[in-house]
Amino acid sequence: MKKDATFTTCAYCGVGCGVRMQPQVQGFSASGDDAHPASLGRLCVKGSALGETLDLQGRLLQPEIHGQPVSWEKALDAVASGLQQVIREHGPQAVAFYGSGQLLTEDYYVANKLMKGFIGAGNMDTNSRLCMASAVVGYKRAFGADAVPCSYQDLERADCVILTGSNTAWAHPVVYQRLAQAKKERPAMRIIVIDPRQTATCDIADLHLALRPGSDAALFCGALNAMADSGKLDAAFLQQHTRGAEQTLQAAQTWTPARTADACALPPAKLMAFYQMIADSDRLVTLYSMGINQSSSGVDKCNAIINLHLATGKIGREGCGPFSITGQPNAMGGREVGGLANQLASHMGFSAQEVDRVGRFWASDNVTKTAGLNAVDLFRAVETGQIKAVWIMGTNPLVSLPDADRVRAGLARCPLVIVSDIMRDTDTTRAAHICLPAQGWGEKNGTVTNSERCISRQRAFLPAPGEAKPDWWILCQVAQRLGYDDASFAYQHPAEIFREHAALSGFENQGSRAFDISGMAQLSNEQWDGLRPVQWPVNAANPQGTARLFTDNRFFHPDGHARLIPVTPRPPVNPPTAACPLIMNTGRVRDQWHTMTRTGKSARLMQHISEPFCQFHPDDAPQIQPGDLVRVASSHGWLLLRAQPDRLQPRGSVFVPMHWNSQFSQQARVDALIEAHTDPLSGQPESKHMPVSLRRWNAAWQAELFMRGDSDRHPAPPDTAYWSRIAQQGVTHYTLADSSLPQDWTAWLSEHFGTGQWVCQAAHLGDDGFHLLAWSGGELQLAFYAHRRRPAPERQAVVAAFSQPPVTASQRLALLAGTAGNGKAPTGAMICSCFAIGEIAIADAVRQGCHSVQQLGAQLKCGTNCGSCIPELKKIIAGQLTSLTAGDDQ
Ligand SMILES: Nc1nc2c(c(=O)[nH]1)N[C@H]1C(S)=C(S)[C@@H](COP(=O)(O)OP(=O)(O)OC[C@H]3O[C@@H](n4cnc5c(=O)[nH]c(N)nc54)[C@H](O)[C@@H]3O)O[C@H]1N2
Ligand SMILES: Nc1nc2c(c(=O)[nH]1)N[C@H]1C(S)=C(S)[C@@H](COP(=O)(O)OP(=O)(O)OC[C@H]3O[C@@H](n4cnc5c(=O)[nH]c(N)nc54)[C@H](O)[C@@H]3O)O[C@H]1N2
Ligand code: SF4
Ligand SMILES: [Mo]
Repeated sequence: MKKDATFTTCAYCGVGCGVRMQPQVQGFSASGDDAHPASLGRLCVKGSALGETLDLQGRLLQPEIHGQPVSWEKALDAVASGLQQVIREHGPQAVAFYGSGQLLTEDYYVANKLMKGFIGAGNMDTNSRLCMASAVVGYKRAFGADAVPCSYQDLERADCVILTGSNTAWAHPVVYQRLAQAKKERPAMRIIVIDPRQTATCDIADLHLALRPGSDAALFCGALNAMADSGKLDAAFLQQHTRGAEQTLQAAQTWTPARTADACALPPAKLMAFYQMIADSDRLVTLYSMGINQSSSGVDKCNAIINLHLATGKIGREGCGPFSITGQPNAMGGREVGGLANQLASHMGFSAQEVDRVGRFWASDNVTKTAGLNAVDLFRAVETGQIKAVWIMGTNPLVSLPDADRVRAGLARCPLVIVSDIMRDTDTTRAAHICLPAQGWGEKNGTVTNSERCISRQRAFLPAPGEAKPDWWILCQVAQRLGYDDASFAYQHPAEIFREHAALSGFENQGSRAFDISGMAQLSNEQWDGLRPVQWPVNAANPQGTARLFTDNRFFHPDGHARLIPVTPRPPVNPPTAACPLIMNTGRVRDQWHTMTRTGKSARLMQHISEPFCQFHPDDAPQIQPGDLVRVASSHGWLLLRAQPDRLQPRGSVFVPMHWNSQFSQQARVDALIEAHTDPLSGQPESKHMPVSLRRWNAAWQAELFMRGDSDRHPAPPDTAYWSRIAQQGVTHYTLADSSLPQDWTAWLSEHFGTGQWVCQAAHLGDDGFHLLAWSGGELQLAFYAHRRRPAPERQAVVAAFSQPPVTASQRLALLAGTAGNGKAPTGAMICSCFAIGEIAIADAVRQGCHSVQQLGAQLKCGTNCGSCIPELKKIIAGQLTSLTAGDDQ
């Protein structure tokens, strides 16, 4: 094993932080890379926990066909012959690839080249369809190219930053930290958060606009109109560098303050304050994310934002620009290679000239002449049988696509489903005929591009486990077996792929395409290996890269002018109904990543929020108490979740996280509830707006069960109406509930968890309570606590008893009762994951006089490492202080 630290890029979000992985006596520790321009030494809690997700538990380590391990030879032959047969019998349009912004650029390039260049169909799409597709179309309409103009530095240098549809504090924590720091140094800077919810991001906001869900286009049309009215337009810029201003301003004219306030359900004074802040700022950045993109009118919302920047000349200058922040570590890389079905390659589309150019470059006369199907349509085509073979790589669509149960049913009918993943048991691998083990983060080598166009290296520091292979290798092996000219897929090293990708970006470009990294087409393998982070374009004109685009006010439409696009705001497709009166909003939590296949492994990350939940305003469901189970239902399905009434949640709306999958919960895949309404221009689904109903679900019993070992060695979870689980320190913790009480608990536990083999100690309590401890050789194997209402054993103490069994009889009895068997105090929810500081200790410290984040940090260390928990610390301080003063009043 290497002794030196490896410098690499974080596996998670599109901030793209530099990470230093240092070998320890056991495993690795992650710290920030001071020299990385995106993060300057910072990491958030997920990045800091990277060392904890490297174990091989649950990994897919060998190819499998129908669940049986096979050799690579056999698996690759099966993939190739399966694809070949479909192509022969039904043509190339009957096969599809579905990729991911978590593939490396080199993997992505090869997948796209194989499908669009050699198989000759357009059906290669990606999960970025669910994420960035609207932003891409918005940029292309405005600039003639999918080009993000800004750098993170622009956020720091702006006079005013608008964050809309972005919970930056949780989803892009290091960008948030940079912004928070800039605001601290320059308090005059204004920060505006636009989000129906009051999120952790609002912590640094001067103004929070809790607008009506889905009404951002009206808000930005209103802003454009207000700037026109107050003489804040940049007439010279509009005249010299843009087209479409007149029609656009005319279209916005009807968005008077009164009409806008009404459409957005905002107090007029707040709206006027918003306009004033924009008018007062010379430098403006608008950062936008899923609250904008994931909409049936997402493209228009993006253009409404860009229109404001073009009209006021707030672009192409330091501290300015419309900034769509990317989500995944390589979402941007996917856009570069052409991973979306409506792109061909390297920022080229499907004009005859482009198809011809790419064909000559790839030496293939089979390049597809037409775009393929976007994600939602692609899986519909699987359902109808039009697509007969699909290869899914690096994404978990049976959790993340809208109408996920329908997608699952469709996939079950598909004759050939191939899945490349790093994990063995996911919702999607369960649907696969052939599973291919990919190398994961830390094992594979390649490049990723972050939100500010910065290309940096992901470097391997671990040996490849089992038989796992890089995704690019798997694709090349299949390509060769499909008989496509060996030379086209004969790469021996990812740097060869990178050089080809870089060369294609410069091929017959001459400044016509924004994406140009031809300056790196000659890198040697060693130079590629040592590549320092660099922002594209990197070419003869900009050999050191480019921090900011459009500084010369030239855009990529043939006439060099940008376009303002007239926007007519549209409401979301599905309004609330009598049966489903609330709007479900979905998104992320601080410590989980997507469908949890990786972050679900870290006990530390699972303790922040350990159960699938739903948040709603208490006045919308006064009968539901915190901790109840609730049934959330839409016209498409229902979920059982833990209730979290929260006054910060807007009336009329329910927030449900997107993360829980079928490995961690019984009934919490939120996309099963969502109808697949898509934006007509981008194909991106409306993931943030689905009418639902909410009602309390009455459990006959609820239980907490702790079992030694990882869940993949346990029997399958029981078929109770509700269960969720987390892993902590070698113990799996299940939370269970059902609507009918078992006749005999001991028999039930024996049947479902095999307790019959152990020595059991049980206690029957009143109110249908039942506790049981199962022992073997003096070691605790299982602890179970069931009650009619939710039991509250002291979790940390119970978990600790698995490694430090109680010694005395009274300690054992205490453990059976579910109290601290070994003197460890309960912690409450884990607020500071870095130093494992729970809510109880923090609240205690506030009550004892720590009334600021700094004081808490000095006393408990919480919030002093990555800082991701600071908004929550502030919330606890505020909550405690309110109850202290309330107490004083009494
Ligand atoms: N912790 C964590 N971080 C992540 C990820 C993760 O899984 N976990 N995933 C990464 C990925 S791929 C992505 S794409 C990004 C996403 O990053 P974000 O887009 O910041 O995350 P979301 O929570 O999906 O949604 C952002 C906000 O949009 C708000 N919203 C909903 N409807 C509207 C609306 O109509 N208007 C406005 N203005 N806002 C609205 C929601 O309330 C939510 O707070 O995060 C990345 N970072
Ligand atoms: N309701 C709702 N739905 C959403 C969203 C939302 O906000 N609300 N957000 C959407 C967005 S923005 C996104 S980006 C998607 C994300 O959704 P997904 O892409 O489905 O989520 P992940 O869990 O990241 O899936 C990645 C898969 O790739 C595997 N993997 C990890 N590394 C590798 C590798 O190197 N190679 C291979 N072959 N596999 C690997 C992981 O184990 C995992 O199974 O979800 C979308 N769905
Ligand atoms: S902000 Fe956090 S998750 Fe995102 S890249 Fe940086 S360390 Fe990784
Ligand atoms: Mo995303």
